[in-house]
Amino acid sequence: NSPPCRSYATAERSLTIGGKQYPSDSWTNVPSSILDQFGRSLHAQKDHPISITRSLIESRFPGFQNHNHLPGVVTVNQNFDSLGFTKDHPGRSRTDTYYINKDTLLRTHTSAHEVDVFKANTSNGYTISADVYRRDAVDRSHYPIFHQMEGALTWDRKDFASSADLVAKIKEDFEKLPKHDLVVEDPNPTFHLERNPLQSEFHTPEEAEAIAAHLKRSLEDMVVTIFTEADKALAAAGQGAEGEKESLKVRWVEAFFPHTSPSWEMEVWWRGDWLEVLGCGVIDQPLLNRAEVSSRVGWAFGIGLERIAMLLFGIPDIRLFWSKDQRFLGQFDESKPIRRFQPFSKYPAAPRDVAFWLPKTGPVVADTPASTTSAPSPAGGQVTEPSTSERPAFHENDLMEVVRNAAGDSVEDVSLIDDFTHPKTGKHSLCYRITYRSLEKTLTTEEANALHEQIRQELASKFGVELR
Ligand code: FA5
Ligand code: MG
Repeated sequence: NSPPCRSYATAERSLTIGGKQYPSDSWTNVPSSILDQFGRSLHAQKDHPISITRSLIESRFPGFQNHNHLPGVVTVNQNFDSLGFTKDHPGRSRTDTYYINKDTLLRTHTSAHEVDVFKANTSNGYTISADVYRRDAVDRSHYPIFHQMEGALTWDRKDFASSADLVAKIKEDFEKLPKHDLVVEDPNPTFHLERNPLQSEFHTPEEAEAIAAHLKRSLEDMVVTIFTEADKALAAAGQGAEGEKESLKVRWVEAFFPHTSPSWEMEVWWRGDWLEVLGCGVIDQPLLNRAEVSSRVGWAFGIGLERIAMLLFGIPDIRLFWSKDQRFLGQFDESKPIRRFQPFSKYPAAPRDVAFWLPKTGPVVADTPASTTSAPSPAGGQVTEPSTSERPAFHENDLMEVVRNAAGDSVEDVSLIDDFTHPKTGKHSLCYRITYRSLEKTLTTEEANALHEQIRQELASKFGVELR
């Protein structure tokens, strides 16, 4: 008998989410730990650092319509098909996405609402801020629920007599954007035939250049302004960055998204490393056609609010955002200038290792975009039901999920520390270090041991691994 644990919602025939009932099926993989946190909407909670960050970003896009309450349960069509994700895109896999059933899921990004909002066509510019859900690693910068803001701006060709007039207007709008004097690294051409193509069927090179320039300047202004103002506020409060000696650095790198082309990511230099904060690009024209606004052209971005909030306030661990502890929440006030987060006492870490042999049958599914997945493509057409007699292949995200369900926010980090294949038998062994550390109290040795033992047993019973 396995030790008591939070039950997976899959055991039931239906799920209730936000007061609505959904039938479950063989695709269902949303655990109760996620449902417990569903809909807390930290981005709309007064004085919460995620909400403060959202308003700061919104303030750099004047005139945009702000959508902050779009519901988190969406269809596979909204989340993937409407954006042009291919049927075999790895993001659709059940190792990466929380499915309610084969047609319904917890949105994995705010882009899920793009087509609907474009279709409503009530403003040229809009933002959408929301909670998003992904099966992912466990560490201080990843959490299965986080918050994104989508932003988009379009121009309507119908308002212009020619492409040249459209380009002239985008350039005129560009000139009106605030200027900054940060040197931003941007070594690549705006588009590149193989790496980052122009949508040549729909856009002239001049149109794409003008849209890209407007997009990049708008986003640069956003980060430069909010970080410069935060720096000023911190300096005035005697919390300046002297010791850290880390001035703001920003760069553009080429990227790929099914729903934009060309595409980029913005990275910000933080604590000795480049941190990706947003993805963006020239909106895929077929997407705008699907939204029945085919005469519009423009740009879109998606930014991670936690990433920005951690930088702005100096918040060291993403779990803190979920804290209901007044020692955390009491430090933020939207009507006051930014102050650096003052960590309350740090409780001791209790690291424990778990090593196991993988079952011979189940190949490891590597966590790479190119990986095939244990789940068939859910959308449309043929849906292959997983065979019940077959054990699912071990995927690292499954281990993360077992850890989250057993120990929740008492785990700070899970890292692979050893990966070994026996030279003679070919048997494959993995060793993970699980670092237990609560943000709110000291875990006793007994508590850490009990959590660890529960996790070990679940790994053995769920994935047939042989504990070492
Ligand atoms: C997307 O989600 C795209 N939809 C963004 C986009 C929108 C591109 C519109 C083009 C046009 P990505 O998976 O890279 O892309 O996530 C966007 C941002 O969300 C990341 O840059 C990062 O800031 C944040 N993010 C992603 N995963 C996590 C995570 N597990 N925890 C915290 N933040 C995350
Ligand atoms: Mg990314």
